[in-house]
Amino acid sequence: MPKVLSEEQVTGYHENGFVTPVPVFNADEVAACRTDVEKTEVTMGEFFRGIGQTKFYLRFPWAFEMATHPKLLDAVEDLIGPNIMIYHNTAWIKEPSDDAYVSWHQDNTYFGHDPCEVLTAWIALSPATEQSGCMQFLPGSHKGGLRNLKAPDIGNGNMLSSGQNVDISGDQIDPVSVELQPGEASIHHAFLVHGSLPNKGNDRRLGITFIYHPPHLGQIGDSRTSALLVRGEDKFGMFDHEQAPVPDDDAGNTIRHEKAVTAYRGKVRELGNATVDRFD
Ligand SMILES: O=C(O)CCC(=O)C(=O)O
Repeated sequence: MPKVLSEEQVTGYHENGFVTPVPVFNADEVAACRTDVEKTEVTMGEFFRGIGQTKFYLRFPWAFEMATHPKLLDAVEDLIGPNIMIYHNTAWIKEPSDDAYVSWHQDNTYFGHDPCEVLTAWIALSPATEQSGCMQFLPGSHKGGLRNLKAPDIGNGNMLSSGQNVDISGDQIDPVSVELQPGEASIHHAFLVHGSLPNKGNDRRLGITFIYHPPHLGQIGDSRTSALLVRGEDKFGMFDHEQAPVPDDDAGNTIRHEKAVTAYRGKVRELGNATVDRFD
């Protein structure tokens, strides 16, 4: 029996490559999360555009709390089982009326997990609508593994500095817009083809993602990376174990965060993604 998803939602995830919407945070919780993100932007400048774009659940206790919210982990458990590691996370912030968009891509291009039993939970901290540039998914596109790429899309507004640009011209399926209210999440498979258009609304479109996988997976390539065990146990030792951020130890959290990001970026490069300043 699944813990929070219905049997239909679990079947739908395997069939379509995503499940949405999944209610996670109540109104007070989501307001607190948005405040935490925006306070970090104010006090730390461009933090989320540099190293903070990657794995910041290791740097900030509030982000670790978000990533380990029981409702979120229950939904993840329904899809990948009781042993859960967090591999990555990022902030996807589109300002009102800016030209930021995300080209068609697959997340596992950057992770290399094999087999790809990896998923991304995208949590809305403000309304994600067609107007504000919500994600669009290509249902069922997770089934074919990694796709061929067109020439990189290096338009100024592309939030993927790799310009990853999956060729969807032969697909017969229409993209689905994934609208979310604040506090809701969508969860997608790391092979699902997805992207998003610019924000034409009046509010910021704020999304935080966490990427989860079970511990038994291997990774393409030679370099080792790390992940944080957040539920169950790891009997496999395929990833170095990360440590949750320690309240009031920003110096220690900073060191541990930077070490994990260095390993993460090493893998991204090894997989052939010569990104400039974003690694997701
Ligand atoms: O936030 C977006 O528009 C894109 C997010 C994305 O590509 C992802 O979560 O993998």
